[in-house]
Amino acid sequence: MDKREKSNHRLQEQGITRRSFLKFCGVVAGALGLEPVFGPKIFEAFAAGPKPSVLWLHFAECTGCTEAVLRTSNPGFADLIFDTISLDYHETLMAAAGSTVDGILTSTAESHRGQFFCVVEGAIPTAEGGVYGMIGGRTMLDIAEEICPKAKAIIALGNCASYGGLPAAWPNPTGAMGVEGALGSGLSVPVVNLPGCPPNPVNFVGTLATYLLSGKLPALDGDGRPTFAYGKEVHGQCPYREDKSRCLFEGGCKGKKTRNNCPSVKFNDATSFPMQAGHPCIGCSEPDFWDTMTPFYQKS
Ligand code: FSX
Ligand code: F3S
Repeated sequence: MDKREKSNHRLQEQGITRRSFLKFCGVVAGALGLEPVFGPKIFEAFAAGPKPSVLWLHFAECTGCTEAVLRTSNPGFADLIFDTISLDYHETLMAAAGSTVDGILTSTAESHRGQFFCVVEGAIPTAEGGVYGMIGGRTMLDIAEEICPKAKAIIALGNCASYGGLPAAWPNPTGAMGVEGALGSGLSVPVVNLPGCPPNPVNFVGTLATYLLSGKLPALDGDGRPTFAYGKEVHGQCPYREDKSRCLFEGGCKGKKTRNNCPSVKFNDATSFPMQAGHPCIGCSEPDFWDTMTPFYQKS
């Protein structure tokens, strides 16, 4: 490929990226209950910048929440992240490690005080002073107590960060809790819970888009979840609910007890969702679902 061909190729790639991101913004607009015309408006809000600064913390979890975002391919993760936010700290994705990185976290939280979104993935062990969850010699609890109160808002990404998730399942020997539970009522920074195990990246971008478009966080339900994503129960949106050959209620599907937008928004570039793949809903966006929704394959 000569120089001119290379440059044309690059421009073409950028065009595809732009188109796929624009399309993704249309999906986000749909998830927010907005008319399709809002897709380009969301795109412009992200493109106009400045992009919101994000410090992304990892605690007790399987990292499936980051994996869910990594698996978006249209747009790809890099475009999704770099077109929407200024990702200033993310342990899984940063090349650097060790004390250099610890310093960056503390100094960025201080220099961006009150201006950054703190994304938290994973539960926070609280028993015995938090010793069951350590990073670089510090407890996760200690790190959360230092960083979270300096944020403009906290986005608890996934069921673990929202309500404790799997690490908090009975008998929960580590005292694992979601962010709000672990940091207690003294926390004055607003928390948006985006549960799901994993959560849908569309709902994450939708939360940021709401903020960029209106200057406000989305309206929340009684469990701290945005009503645009968790306002309706799964069953009511499921295309198989009237189809006896496909409905999984008898196989234990918890769609009637679970609020989320999976059948409407779907995962992996709107390709599929659990029941489309033949698996019942296990209630992964509800508080304490490992205790309240099990056994997963029994009708209840
Ligand atoms: Fe929990 Fe997320 Fe489930 Fe896993 O970070 S919500 S176990 S998908 O990874 O926290
Ligand atoms: Fe979770 Fe049920 Fe959706 S298991 S991914 S809330 S269909």
